[in-house]
Amino acid sequence: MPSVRDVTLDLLRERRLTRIFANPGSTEVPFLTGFPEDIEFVLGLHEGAVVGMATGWAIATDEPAFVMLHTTAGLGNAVGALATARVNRAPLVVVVGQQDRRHLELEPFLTGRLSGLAGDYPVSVAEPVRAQDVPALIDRAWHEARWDRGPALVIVPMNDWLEEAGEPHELVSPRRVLRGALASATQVAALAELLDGAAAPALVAGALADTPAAWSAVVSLAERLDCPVWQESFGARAGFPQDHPLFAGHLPADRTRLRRTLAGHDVILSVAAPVFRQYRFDAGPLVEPGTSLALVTEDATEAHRSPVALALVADVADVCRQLAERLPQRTGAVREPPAPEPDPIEARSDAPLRARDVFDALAARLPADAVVIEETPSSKPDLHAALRARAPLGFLSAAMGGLGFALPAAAGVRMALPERPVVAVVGDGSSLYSIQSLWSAQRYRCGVLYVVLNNGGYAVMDRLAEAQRAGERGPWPVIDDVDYAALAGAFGCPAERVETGEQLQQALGRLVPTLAVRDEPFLLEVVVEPGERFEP
Ligand SMILES: Cc1ncc(C[n+]2csc(CCOP(=O)(O)OP(=O)(O)O)c2C)c(N)n1
Repeated sequence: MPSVRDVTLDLLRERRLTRIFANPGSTEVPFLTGFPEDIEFVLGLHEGAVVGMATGWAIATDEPAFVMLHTTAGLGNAVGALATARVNRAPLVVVVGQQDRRHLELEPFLTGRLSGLAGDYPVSVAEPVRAQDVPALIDRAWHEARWDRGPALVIVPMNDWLEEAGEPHELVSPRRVLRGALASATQVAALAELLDGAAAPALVAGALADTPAAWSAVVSLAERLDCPVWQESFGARAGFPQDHPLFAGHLPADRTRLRRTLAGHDVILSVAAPVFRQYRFDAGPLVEPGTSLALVTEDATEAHRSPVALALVADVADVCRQLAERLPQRTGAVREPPAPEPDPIEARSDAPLRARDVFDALAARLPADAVVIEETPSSKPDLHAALRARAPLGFLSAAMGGLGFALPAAAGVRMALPERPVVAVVGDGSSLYSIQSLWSAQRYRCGVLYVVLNNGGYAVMDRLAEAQRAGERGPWPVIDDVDYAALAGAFGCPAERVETGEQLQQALGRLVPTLAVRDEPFLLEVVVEPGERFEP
């Protein structure tokens, strides 16, 4: 008679969940002991790193990743990363181990109060009434993670795994789901009418358009309208080629500048970006009075909280393609995108390096298919200006700002896409939230280039404190005594520290050509001066 564990392992194979990202404890031992070799086990040394790697992997494969966490301590450590997975729309099937159900009511050691621990960030949380329900709930979690785009949790008491599964064992979810999400001609006509009447339309592209199909459809639509395309602020991904002549830049992070940037456009269509996610509130309307806002997205909840005149919830690529076909060719007065400031670091070889120099040096060398994973709080606008996404998944970031994502996510992306160069560019402070993921990157042969910008502390926090009250600082100290290259070395990840433009050029000249083929991570610590100005 097969056990619940046997049936679950078969289910994992059927659903191609053949890689398990975990940090296990005693409650997971019955499942993991004697683990089959065809399911690869990936150990993360902290649950933030476990979920971050799984998130990178799920995003890069566009399929659910399987995660296993250890009761309260494990799930508790993972909550921030699970929230990031939800906002980044990464499908995760997360099994959380629980004490043996036969004495749960006594609340023995390791009993977890688990169902509410991650709040409402999971797309679903299931607890099997009987051990025999475990495989069915994991299967349902797979569907929910995949379609609701986020982490689906299943809490499994440790003794359930070795119970008899019962025969024949029934899985109560469909084996295959086909979903239709195409807009009808009438629905597209409503949007087309709005755009057709526009004197000066504009597009805003967002993370949900970051697929090859949506990229080309948004490009066709933008070219048809001959209008500028902005990138949403705080986006998780790009959604439009940022080297295209119609690319106008990233929307600013505060309401006033956002309104000014979009002024002069009478119809603004947001393609797969919520309207809007800017950070700072200022008095005044979101856009100039008289501007019509519209949205096309696959995410109904995103549509429900967007104050637009018209929202169309449907397949974004299909809607853009249909719009491009039915709208007449417009000739607009197209603004030239701002040329990147030429500032070769050779010209300032004596001066301390700035973050911008590092981005320029990377931009000059990275190939168009590179995946850049960003976590550089104080220099994010400079990174956007210099390192433009030129292919889908060319840019990836934690869409809700939780630090500790870039390092593990980069390892997960590289595991999934071993042919694409992967570079994680992170602040020194940011790197410390999941620094132990360097160990997983070297253990699982993920050839990521980690560039750590060492500016001696939390620069963005210093700038924000100054903006709060001129001449003031916060009580947090500088962090200028951490040796990042040595930390990487301690985890088995080769590393180097550079301080001059020449050293930087040499290191990148050596490392970048290896990125498509290397199977060993490398951490490049670059000493930079903290930026003086900060305008996100
Ligand atoms: C998990 C988490 N904790 C705290 C913060 C708040 N926070 C935002 S930026 C920042 C400092 C980041 O420092 P660093 O990575 O060195 O970047 P810099 O500001 O120097 O560019 C902090 C602590 C956060 N976003 N996420």
